[in-house]
Amino acid sequence: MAKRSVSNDDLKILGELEKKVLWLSSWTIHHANHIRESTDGLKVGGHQASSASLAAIMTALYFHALRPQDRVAVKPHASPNFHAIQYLLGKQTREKLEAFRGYKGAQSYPSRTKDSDDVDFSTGSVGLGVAQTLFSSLVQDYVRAHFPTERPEGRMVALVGDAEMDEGNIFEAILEGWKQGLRNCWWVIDYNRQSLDAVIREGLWSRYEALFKAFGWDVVIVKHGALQEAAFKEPGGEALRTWINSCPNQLYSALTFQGGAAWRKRLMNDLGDQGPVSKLIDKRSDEELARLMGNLGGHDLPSLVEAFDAAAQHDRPTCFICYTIKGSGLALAGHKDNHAGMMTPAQMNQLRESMSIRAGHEWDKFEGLATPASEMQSFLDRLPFATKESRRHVAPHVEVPSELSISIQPTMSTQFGFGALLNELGRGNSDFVKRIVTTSPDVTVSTNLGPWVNRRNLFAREKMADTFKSERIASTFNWEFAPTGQHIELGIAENNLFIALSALGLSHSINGERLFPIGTLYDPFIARGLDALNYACYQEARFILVATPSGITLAGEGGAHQSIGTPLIGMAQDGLAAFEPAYVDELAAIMAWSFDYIQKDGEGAPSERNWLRDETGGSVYLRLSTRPIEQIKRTVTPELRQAIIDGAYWMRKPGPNCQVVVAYTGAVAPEAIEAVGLMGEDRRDVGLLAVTSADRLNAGWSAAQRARERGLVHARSHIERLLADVPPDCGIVTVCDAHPATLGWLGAIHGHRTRALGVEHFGQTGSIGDLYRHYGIDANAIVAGAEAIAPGRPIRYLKALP
Ligand SMILES: Cc1ncc(C[n+]2csc(CCOP(=O)(O)OP(=O)(O)O)c2C)c(N)n1
Ligand SMILES: [Mg+2]
Repeated sequence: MAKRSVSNDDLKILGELEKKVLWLSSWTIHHANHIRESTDGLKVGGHQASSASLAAIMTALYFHALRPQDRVAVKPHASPNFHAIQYLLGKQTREKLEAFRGYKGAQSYPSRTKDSDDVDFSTGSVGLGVAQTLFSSLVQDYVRAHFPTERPEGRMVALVGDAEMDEGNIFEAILEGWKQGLRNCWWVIDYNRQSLDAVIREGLWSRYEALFKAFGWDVVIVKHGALQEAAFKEPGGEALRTWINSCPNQLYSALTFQGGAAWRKRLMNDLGDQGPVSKLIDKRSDEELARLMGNLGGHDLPSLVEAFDAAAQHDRPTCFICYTIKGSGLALAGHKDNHAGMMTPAQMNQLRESMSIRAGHEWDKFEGLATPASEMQSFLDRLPFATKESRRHVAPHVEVPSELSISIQPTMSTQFGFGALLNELGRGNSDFVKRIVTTSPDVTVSTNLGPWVNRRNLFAREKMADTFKSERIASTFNWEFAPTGQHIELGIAENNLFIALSALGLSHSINGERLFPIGTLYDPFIARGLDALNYACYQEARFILVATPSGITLAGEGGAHQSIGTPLIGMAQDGLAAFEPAYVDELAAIMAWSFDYIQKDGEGAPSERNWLRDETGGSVYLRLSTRPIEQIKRTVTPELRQAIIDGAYWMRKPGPNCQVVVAYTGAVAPEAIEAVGLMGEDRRDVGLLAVTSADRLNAGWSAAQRARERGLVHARSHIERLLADVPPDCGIVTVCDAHPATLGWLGAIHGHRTRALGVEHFGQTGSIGDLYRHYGIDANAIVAGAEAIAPGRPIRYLKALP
């Protein structure tokens, strides 16, 4: 092991800081539960014991091992520790701590966007933050290969709960990390052998050790603290070590909870009358014995500092398994129910007194410490990690084309159009094009990224030739890997796709280099990675998600591959603007806009035009299709372009006596057009509304209503304006290849009677015609819907539905 790079004086100060972290985090939670007025009576569990478990580990990291360029994902329930550390570093206010879990207070789980202190990654859904560090490290390598820099390399660190390790997405990530040659990544497992409900299985550490080693990680087991190591060297010490190593998790926890007398009784039962080891136990007071048995490696600063210092000598991914006791140092220590446990006011008083903290001075930073405050402060001021400069970078806005060029063929699908657009972009060499990075979980070719990848190559830190090419075997695809490659090929794991997009999409802030990440997957499999997508949006990562193919239009693939609810996900997901264009010229306009939109991070005031907060930016979701449809020969005027972006335009403007409007989105455009033709002779002035983004229409409508309710009487959203002249007794038939609720709300805008067509039940195999007929989204169904809601004579072309 490397020599410790910390003096005894500094170790003493670290010990003081550990005490402070333990106190401040416990006090923060206590304050939220017992002191602050709370009207809802909700108490918080889950934080006090979890935070205590990690107090020493986080002290050793934040006040010793971390450098400003390092980034940390803190496990959700250690949030109070994190905020306490930020407070000690001068980056968190007392007011926010006092308001922990309250309105505008420090967040229950560290949040990049909602917290004002220095959060690197938002956590909360266990497992996701852990994998985020792995992908952030891969992204750092990607960025350094493409944009060489003098900046020092950062280390991506995750603080991981042992029960958190049950989350499958962690294992998916480990596998991907191995494939991609992961470096500069530390996972520090808080091995307290407790989860939320229970005490975890025996011997898990050895499974973890084998697993991590199998994937090329270093594993460092921090099991015994310095006190224990010293005791093992005493006569009889080896017998004590053997006893500790074979003690079941449950028993160790239970004895810890009961304290010194219980330890003595049990140890004497098992090891009494055995000569030296009995003496070793005997010569210690109950208190000393409890301290010795509680001195596991994860609570021992010298052991932790030594372990971190040694690993800092290299860049291999390293997993630290740190033995800890949940609730260590608190009255809750070791109790299996402690997750929801909270210290009583009496217990807190006891803790306060034991730490020499005067009542009324609980928030004082250095209260009760033996080291003078000035010495503490000068130690903190010397820490490189405590830099006053923001650890977040700002990357300049990159100039992007206002229009994307593509030659529109008479018949095309949006998916094909997407591939063609990227292929065209791939010819260029502007700064913008160099910053595009695509990624896909094994559906690169089947989502039409192939031509782009042929041009721009796959990314790998080392060059690797395509053997098929070097062996001169004909293939459409040229899979060459190079450090300059702009496509990251992932294994089939949608969670990894979304976490990778999250990491790529934060590169401007984490690495100071802006990327334009585009991820592709089959639309139904969004559901597989939905939580990871949600977290990516929550932490304001910026990317374009291309989901294709989609819906029952996928015909022959059957119910297993056909998505139904995804447009509703697109509408409901904050931070994600969802589009479902029907035509390739629409797609081109949306993509050009997206490259600008994903860079924006302005203020949140909505635009008076569409009532959308476009200046704040966000990520983009494009729901595309493999269905080739006849393209419209037209010039996209600036007005049309704007309407496409705002979410809808009149393909056929309704006349003043309009009886029916058909509103459609996506691949069912030909059915909507056909239906309008079929109705023409029997309904007057039929209108055809092309919806490109139900999401943006809906968001604008909500925002305009809110604005009016607040007194801005002239506020009108895009869809309100479009429908303003539609006569009140006109009916609206909406149709989409998705759940009918996607567009069904259009009737509520001005109170038009509405029939919403869509797919409500699992799909099946068949031709597009078969399925559209079966699920009622073909032209006939649209006409039948119109006849039902728009009074008038029978529509002559309405065939009897099969
Ligand atoms: C995806 C997800 N599922 C469930 C939870 C609720 N939850 C919070 S912490 C936790 C387990 C905690 O165990 P561990 O990771 O060992 O941390 P410790 O309690 O030991 O501090 C659970 C199930 C969650 N936050 N995220
Ligand atoms: Mg645990």
